[in-house]
Amino acid sequence: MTESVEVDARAFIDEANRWGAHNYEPLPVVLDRGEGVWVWDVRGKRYLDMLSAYSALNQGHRHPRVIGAAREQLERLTLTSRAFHNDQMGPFLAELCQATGFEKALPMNTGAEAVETAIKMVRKWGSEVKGVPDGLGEIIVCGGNFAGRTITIISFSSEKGYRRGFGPFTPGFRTVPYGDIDAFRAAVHENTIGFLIEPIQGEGGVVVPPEGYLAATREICRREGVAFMADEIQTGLGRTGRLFCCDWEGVRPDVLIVGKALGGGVYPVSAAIADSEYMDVFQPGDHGSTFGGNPLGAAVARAALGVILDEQLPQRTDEIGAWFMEELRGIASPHVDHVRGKGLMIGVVIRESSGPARLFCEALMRRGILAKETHRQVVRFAPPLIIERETLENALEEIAPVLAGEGVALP
Ligand code: IF1
Repeated sequence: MTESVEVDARAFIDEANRWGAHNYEPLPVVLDRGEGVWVWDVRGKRYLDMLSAYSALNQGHRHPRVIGAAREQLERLTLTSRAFHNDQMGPFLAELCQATGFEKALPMNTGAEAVETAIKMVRKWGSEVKGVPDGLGEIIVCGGNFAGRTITIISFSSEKGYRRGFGPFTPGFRTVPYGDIDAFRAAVHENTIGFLIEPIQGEGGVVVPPEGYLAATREICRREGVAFMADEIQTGLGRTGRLFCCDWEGVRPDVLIVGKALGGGVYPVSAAIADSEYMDVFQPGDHGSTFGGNPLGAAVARAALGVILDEQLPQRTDEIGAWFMEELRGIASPHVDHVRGKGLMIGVVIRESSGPARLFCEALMRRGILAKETHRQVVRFAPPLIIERETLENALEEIAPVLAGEGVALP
């Protein structure tokens, strides 16, 4: 233990900066251990993880059931490619389909790959099933979206910073304002084949659409024969207080896209999930991935899903999230404009006049709380869903003074 206390964090940061691309600007903290809702830096300081790797750690760090499944599978078989079958993928897909209520799933690795899979599926469905001439199908997306970093996905991003220098872009997308039912209805035409939507926009700043928006756009899709594609990579698997955020409005998407916490914070696992009408457009050789459906990821995902269901994480998130949101709203602060979100997907919006949210995240870090800003003005709170109320009560002792400006390098 004394060894880690002497270790110089700066050396790790310098080494990462020397050898790594500068595609992130992390907080100046170097972590070397995680357990449950806690992480420790190389100096032995403990922090409460209020980001959960952007909702990829809903089960917490190194959940024993997930680690146990990984350990056991590591001793047996880790990778086969899809050139051969393995004994974990079938059971994983069966459990995933039964948990989500769909007929089939296509396993991938990262969220972006699952989004790309969904786009390919709906494009092929659009031409082969809906009958829109190949190449003319259009997918509607919302301003403020975030669905990953591939060229096609940034092609429909409204964020200049995510697109700058990366053109030319993929055509076939139309953008409408998020939350505007009339704008969506007006955008649908005979060649519209899909609507890709985050039920709550995460990166967009934890933006919750108006009540009824999901159900209304879903109904328009049903009536017009447009595939409603829900990107639940961040909002899914319990994060908002339901198994999926669409459940809040009783919406069943045509295509469900999952990732992040599906891998239990241990291994990248994602999937595009749908009924046969959509999934059966894929023929052997159409699509794939070296690691998609590998036995190690499948075993880990089975355990990760099992934790969410067996520990009733959506239900406890609904309860503790509502309480935590109200506690945050009760903090008197001249710097907070408002608090928004659902379950344990919460954004605290900082007034422009108080400076960027990053300043508040740096002050929180000094008090042992790791949070991340999004879109300059929003402090995001998204702890692992296993968090105890007492832990959040103690965290509020540190959060309240910071939101009130204490220790914040205000401009
Ligand atoms: C980064 C953001 C969050 C996602 C949704 C698909 C993906 C993501 C709704 C792609 C990924 C991650 C990516 C990571 C930071 C983080 C993020 F800030 F970028 F936008 F969470 F809000 N759909 N989000 O949130 O999944 O390919 O990453 O597995 O790229 O900086 P991925």
